[in-house]
Amino acid sequence: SITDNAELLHMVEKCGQLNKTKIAEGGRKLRKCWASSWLVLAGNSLMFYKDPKVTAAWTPSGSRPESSVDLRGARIEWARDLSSKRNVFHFRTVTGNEYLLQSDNEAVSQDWYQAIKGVIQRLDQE
Ligand code: I3S
Repeated sequence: SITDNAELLHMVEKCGQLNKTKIAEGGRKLRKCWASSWLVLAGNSLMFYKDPKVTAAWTPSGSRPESSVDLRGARIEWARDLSSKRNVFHFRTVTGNEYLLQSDNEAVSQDWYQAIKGVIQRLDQE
């Protein structure tokens, strides 16, 4: 039913393309591997998709992202020392997964930084 389905849907706050590399998994350092990723910021989660498939205002939780991170307790900061690329920010989950996210377009990077930071701050206040 519609109601059942609604419980499987997350409201999408923002979606779009960024360059991404995971640099740590559970605190263990990983080798950088930059790749383009489709990001969907919805609810308490940031989801990463390979392709920009999910563009609607609502994303069914059935369309499985490549990976998804819980933003509760996460940290975000601009990272000028961790990459030679510009407009890079560093993102770390409570579980010790770390990512660098980047766009050559400064405004795009700024918007994502603010959007993710906003969700983290909201969750901090709960
Ligand atoms: O921090 P690093 O080691 O300079 O990162 C660069 C490397 O990961 C490089 O890969 P290999 O050294 O495995 O070939 C990547 O191609 C670069 O993109 C990384 O540096 P940037 O500055 O682009 O994050």
